[in-house]
Amino acid sequence: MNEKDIAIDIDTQELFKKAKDEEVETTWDRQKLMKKPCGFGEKGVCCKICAMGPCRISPVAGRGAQKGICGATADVIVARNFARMVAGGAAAHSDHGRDIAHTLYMASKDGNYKVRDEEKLLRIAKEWDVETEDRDIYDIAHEVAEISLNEFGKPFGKLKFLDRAPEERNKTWEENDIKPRAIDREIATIMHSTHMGCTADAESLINMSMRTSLSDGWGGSMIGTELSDILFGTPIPRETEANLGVLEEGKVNIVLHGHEPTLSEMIVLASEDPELKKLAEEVGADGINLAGMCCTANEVTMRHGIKIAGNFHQQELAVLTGAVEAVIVDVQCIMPSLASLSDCYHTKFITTSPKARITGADHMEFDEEKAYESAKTIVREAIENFKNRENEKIFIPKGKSHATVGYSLESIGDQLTRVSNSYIESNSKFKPLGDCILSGVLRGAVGVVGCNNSKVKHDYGHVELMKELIANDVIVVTTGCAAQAAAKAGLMSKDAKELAGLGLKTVCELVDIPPVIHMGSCVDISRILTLVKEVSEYTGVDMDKLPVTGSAPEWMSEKAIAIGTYVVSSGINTWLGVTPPVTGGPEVVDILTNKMEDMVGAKFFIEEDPIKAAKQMIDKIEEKRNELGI
Ligand code: XCC
Ligand code: SF4
Repeated sequence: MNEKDIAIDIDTQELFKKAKDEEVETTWDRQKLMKKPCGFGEKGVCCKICAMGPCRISPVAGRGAQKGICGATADVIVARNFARMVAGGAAAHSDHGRDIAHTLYMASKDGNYKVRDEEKLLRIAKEWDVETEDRDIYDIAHEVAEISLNEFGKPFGKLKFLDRAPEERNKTWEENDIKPRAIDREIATIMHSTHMGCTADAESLINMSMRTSLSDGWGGSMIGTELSDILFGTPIPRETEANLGVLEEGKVNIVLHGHEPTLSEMIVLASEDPELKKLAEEVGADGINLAGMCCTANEVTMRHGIKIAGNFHQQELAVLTGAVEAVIVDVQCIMPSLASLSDCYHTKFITTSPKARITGADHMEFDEEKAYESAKTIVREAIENFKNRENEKIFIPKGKSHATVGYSLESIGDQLTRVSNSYIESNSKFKPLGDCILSGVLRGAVGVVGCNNSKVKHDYGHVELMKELIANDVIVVTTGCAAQAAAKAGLMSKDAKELAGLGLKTVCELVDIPPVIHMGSCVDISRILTLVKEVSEYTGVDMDKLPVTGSAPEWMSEKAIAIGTYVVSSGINTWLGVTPPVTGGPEVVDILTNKMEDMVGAKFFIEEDPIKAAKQMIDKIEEKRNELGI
């Protein structure tokens, strides 16, 4: 493997080469050792749900086992496996949301966690009929937190945030019986229904998957986003830089990796503590340099402009620079390999959550009750590690790009109202955006989200797709590791408007935005849902009628499958750049890429080539425009 084959950016290539020179193992080496993936697993036809198995279905019709020992068909096995992926993804996002709700419940006037966005709190309180008159802001916060926590296990009713979706969308969900009840309930139900001897009908299983996924998108994830904004502030546009070149040789470098802002916000505060700044000086450093990785990077860059070290496939490379004192992680997307890798360098690999303990890591549990002190202890550990650097092992690549980030729904609305006052009459801040789409200045919008995957050249899928879309006057909104790919490739700098078609370029100039908009972390795809809903409301048509699509060119996690399913269920056609493990079930493939359209007005498309995918999306966008008569 040559460094040019694995990634498009120089930083990644250079550090991959360093790994080779130093004979240190990375994800690409392990992928090579893995050779071809297991054929049964790849097609989704391996079942190990009970101990009579594992059963696997022969790919050749009429030859070998065509059913599991219990009689389950290939389609049933594939659909059950798919449903369990959705459940896994929804569980991860939603448990993140639950933690944020707990943090809001703990918030107090003199505590470590405070209410930073009162206006947003009051808005959500009103939305949920919480009394706000003459009440202490923290009483309101605690009630909102408690209602949120009840969304996970309430015995009756449907999820509250579903009311945000257009009326027609709600009708579609009702007709298909996919309106989620409580979040945990949907996840438990799907685990039950996929247990040995329960649901054995592909269509019902995909139906349940849709309901469970919606409990993530319009439930757990939305709670995660909204309550994080209340606690830590709703993002506003700010400047940052991205790629491993943001690490600084003279400073104590701390990489924040994982997902939940409960931890990272405290680390940001702790890194500004005078006592710790002094300690950094004492150990001979020029200060403390925080840099983010994966979704934690998105959270802290959106709210503080903290620089982005990289995305999923760069986590090992950060350690490989030899200049990182600590990688501090909480939950999700953390490669266990960081434990043995950090042994080859002076880097401390610090786990903080009981939900994600990793053999070989230094576990320093983050205590939310004493959050600030706990964060200080962890940061102190990093600073004290500065003296253990091995200078001959240090190499920080120079590449980094400038990016403007921080586009929450609210800040997009504010930015748009700068362009024209016409929104006042229409009562929608999103009128200028809606008008641009209706008039055709913008052909449409695409959400590009998701991970890195060693099956795809690092960032190639994201960047090529985005470039092609913006060149064709399609505005891109992005989150997760896709957003970081865009930031590193310079697509989030305002100068990137030069890569856009004339219509999009004009919009970028007028509204003063880049052509690719950073909307946050993966739970923040809920921001994208609400943005589409706003445009849907302004234009007076349901979400499935709009010229918008979704895509995950390099997805890998179960969370991404949950996301894809709720985006499709919300009426937005979604392209996957990596084929999910479903091809062994022809009926399942037919439901996902065909029949879902009859149910919810959208379906999945699978296309590995990002340029071809872009063309297909643009065609679909034009088709929607024609249908709308615009
Ligand atoms: Fe993880 Fe959220 Fe995927 Fe990135 S995009 S690899 S899930 S960090 Ni969510
Ligand atoms: Fe085999 Fe059926 Fe058991 Fe799955 S549930 S392992 S198909 S016997």
